[in-house]
Amino acid sequence: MSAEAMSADMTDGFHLVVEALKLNGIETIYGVAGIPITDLLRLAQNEGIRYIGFRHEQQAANAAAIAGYLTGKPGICMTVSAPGFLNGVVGLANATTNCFPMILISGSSDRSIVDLEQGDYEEMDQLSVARPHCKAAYRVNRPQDIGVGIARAIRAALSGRPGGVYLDLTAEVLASGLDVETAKKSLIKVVDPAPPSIPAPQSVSRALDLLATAQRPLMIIGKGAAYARAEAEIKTFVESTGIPFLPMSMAKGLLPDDHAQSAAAARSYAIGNADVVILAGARLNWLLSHGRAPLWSDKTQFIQIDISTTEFDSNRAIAAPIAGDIKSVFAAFNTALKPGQVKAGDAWTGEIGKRKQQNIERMAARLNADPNPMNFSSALRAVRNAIATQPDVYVVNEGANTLDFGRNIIDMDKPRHRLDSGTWGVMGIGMGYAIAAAVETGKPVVAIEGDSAFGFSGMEIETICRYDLPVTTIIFNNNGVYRGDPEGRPYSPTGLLRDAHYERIIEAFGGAGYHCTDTPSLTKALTEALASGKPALINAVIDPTAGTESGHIQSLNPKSNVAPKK
Ligand code: ADP
Ligand code: TZD
Repeated sequence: MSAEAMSADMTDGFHLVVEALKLNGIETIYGVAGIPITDLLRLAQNEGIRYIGFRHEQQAANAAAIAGYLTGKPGICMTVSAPGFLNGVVGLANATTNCFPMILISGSSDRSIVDLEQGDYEEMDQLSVARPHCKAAYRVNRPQDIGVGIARAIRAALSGRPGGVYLDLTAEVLASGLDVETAKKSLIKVVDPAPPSIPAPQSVSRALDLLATAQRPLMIIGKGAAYARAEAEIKTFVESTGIPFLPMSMAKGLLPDDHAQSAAAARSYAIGNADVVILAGARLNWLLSHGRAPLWSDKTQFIQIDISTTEFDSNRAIAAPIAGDIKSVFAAFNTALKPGQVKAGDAWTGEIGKRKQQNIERMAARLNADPNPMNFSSALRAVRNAIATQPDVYVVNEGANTLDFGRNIIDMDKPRHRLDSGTWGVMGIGMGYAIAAAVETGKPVVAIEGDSAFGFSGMEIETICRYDLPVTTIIFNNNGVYRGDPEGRPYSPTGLLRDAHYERIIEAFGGAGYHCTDTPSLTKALTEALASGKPALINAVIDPTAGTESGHIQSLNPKSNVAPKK
């Protein structure tokens, strides 16, 4: 039924979706328009929801995912059916893997045709495809169920361990009419979708009793703690106990990187020698070598704090599991802690301090060198120097070497300001994350991108320019995946076009492009771009021989041992 044909006491699915989202405080939708959602997006915009239109659904979904992480409300991505939906599923799955709350809402084609595989326009059983890749998946088949569908999606995305949720809206439901009275009654405002999860007192005392026996305690802070906004409680705990801490990549800045108790510059020593480790919102996955030798000692005992109880013992025995939300757990720790009960020993903190100093001095030589052409360290130093004056900047980072070096060289001062490839080590999050960070926070964003990594989302530079967002993209251009090929053709599987002028991409859309071949010009360009508050792209030319294949995770890259054919 068309809108004109409806009487005044009727509404339809389009209106109900927008009303349900607004009722639940949703302010932004990320998406790509098309059948059957074009009118839905138009209506949402008319009703005051901010709509950010992308060039590819994967980026819209990534944007929604990181918006969820940054705001603690589910990020919303809307797509068309079949291919548009599938493009969004990568972002949906990435959100679920990283424990970010988001909802992918896709329009779907006529079920009576889809279910009999009779060949509809953009035909696909989207619900079945989405289910393995998300925390929950629902389909709404009647307009009066839109309210409940959206309420369930919000609750599933936010409660317990956050994640991605799929909501399937058929074209028929969107266009279906419903009388206004029934429609109004069908909407649900979700009350307390992520209630505090208070730890059991016996788990708290078990953990503190174990910690009290520790000679060499260490705390690993993960992005679950950053998502939980537990910085105040964690600061109190860390500073009152003197325990050294290590932030995982996206937890950098939860406590400032220059905090005296940060053991980041002595990471291997601290991990290898700790007797009791507190895992706070970090999984013992590949990023922590599964808790196994040679990085870890067999003797280390673990306290793990997580909202998801199935996480405990997933890789190693956990002596003191604490189920709860991190904010509540550290509040409970701080209350239960008796003066002097837990104290990191001077010998331990002294040894960590000594090793930190040695490593920092060793790194300084590399960091302060100024080779021509630039390498990863020198270019990142130039970037760091420009960012240092702007603590509000959000940093997005992807690539292999660009990511590994970037994580170590770019210090963070504030929580949730570093957004990167995360749990999957995925390429392609760059522009989606950068756009959402700028949209949700209004703050400047610097995306530090490998040249290969950038290519996965590069067309969104147009999106950045269209919305005039304060995003500066820096491409670490070494002519290849990991690094460049030697001169000549054919290009190898890791080669990319030599000497590409990426800065001209943004010029096509009216943004500022910079081509930098040395560190002073790179610092200058970034300083200027940040001061302008406008879209900019810096092509930072790096030595094509700089970097290593697979970056720091060469051990995960299988190599053929068969001798090459003569
Ligand atoms: P990192 O990559 O930083 O090591 P992970 O993504 O591996 O972090 O781990 C994050 C963990 O935090 C997940 O196991 C998730 O269940 C947990 N988590 C997420 N939110 C909360 C919360 N509010 N309270 C407690 N744990 C949480
Ligand atoms: N595809 C996806 C979606 N994710 C991936 N991680 C990869 C492919 C494989 N891959 C990496 O793991 S890193 C990388 C790829 C393609 C790019 C590395 O090159 P770069 O970075 O230019 O982005 P560096 O800094 O030059 O190493």
